[in-house]
Amino acid sequence: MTRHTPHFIQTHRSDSHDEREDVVAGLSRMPAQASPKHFYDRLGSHLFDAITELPEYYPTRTEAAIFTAHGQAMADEIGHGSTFIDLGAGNCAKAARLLPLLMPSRYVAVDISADYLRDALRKLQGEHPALDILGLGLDFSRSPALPEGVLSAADRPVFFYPGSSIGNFTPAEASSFLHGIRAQASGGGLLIGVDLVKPREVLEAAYDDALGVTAAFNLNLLRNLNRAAGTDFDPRQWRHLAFFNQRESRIEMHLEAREALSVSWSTGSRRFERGEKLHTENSYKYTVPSFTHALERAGFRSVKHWASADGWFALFWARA
Ligand code: AVJ
Repeated sequence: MTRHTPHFIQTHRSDSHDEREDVVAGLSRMPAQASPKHFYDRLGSHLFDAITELPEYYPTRTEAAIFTAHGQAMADEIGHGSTFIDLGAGNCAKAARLLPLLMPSRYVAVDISADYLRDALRKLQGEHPALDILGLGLDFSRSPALPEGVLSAADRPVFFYPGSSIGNFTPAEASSFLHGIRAQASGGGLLIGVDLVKPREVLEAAYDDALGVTAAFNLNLLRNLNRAAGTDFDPRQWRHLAFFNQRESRIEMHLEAREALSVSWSTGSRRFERGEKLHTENSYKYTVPSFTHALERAGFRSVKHWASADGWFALFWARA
């Protein structure tokens, strides 16, 4: 048996100047906004892991239950021997559960957090010594294009985008993301986890839990902005806010100023009135028909889905 060691390519080096400009541009808007990517420093990643354990946060465990119930049916549709491309692989836990069913010939794990990914892949390679593993440290949020040469004609690419990460994109961004994946997935397809519309109380509790873990996760973004852009946010001056915007079919998370305040950085400052908000995240919720149509508009065909018994979450498999 051939023993592999994981290969690794890192193309993403966050340019700290661009990063600062981006943050400042968002803060200077009316209303102010920040990208949800700023949630995920080390502490933020741990807070997100804690969120997934909360009784109110149903997506992670609901998706896991769908894999348990229908994983074999998915594998039967997808077939063995694919090149399995895990977008936002993180600790690779979701893929690790699927590998024994899917039996891909290559595993390509992509994540913006390269160091975290490298550790996870070393461990995974130990458990799957014969699997050809490639790690890619890159930010695919703007474009899902893999670097030149990663896929060859021999690959049958199956993209994996679980956890309802697609929910952070606006419908227009989601559409261009899906088009981009379809263009690279010829002969394979996309397996994607999508959170569905459900009663408002259920949605809002999932993003405003009793213990305040999601509040801490949201407030932690201010510490990350301070580090990335040299701002002087004081988290104590802000309050977590989450609500379902029915018209846009999305959960919105904001931070609301508890008092009039001002935030400064090296080249400027901004005043916030009491009650003024900084928009930190959208989490779009789809229906089975609305997401099926989005996949079809992006050029995918024979779209299948497996939903949880409560209809709260679904996995879609779409051929490219
Ligand atoms: C990681 C984007 C899927 O939208 O549910 C969880 C992030 N924000 N609680 C989501 C999140 C607040 C999560 N995603």
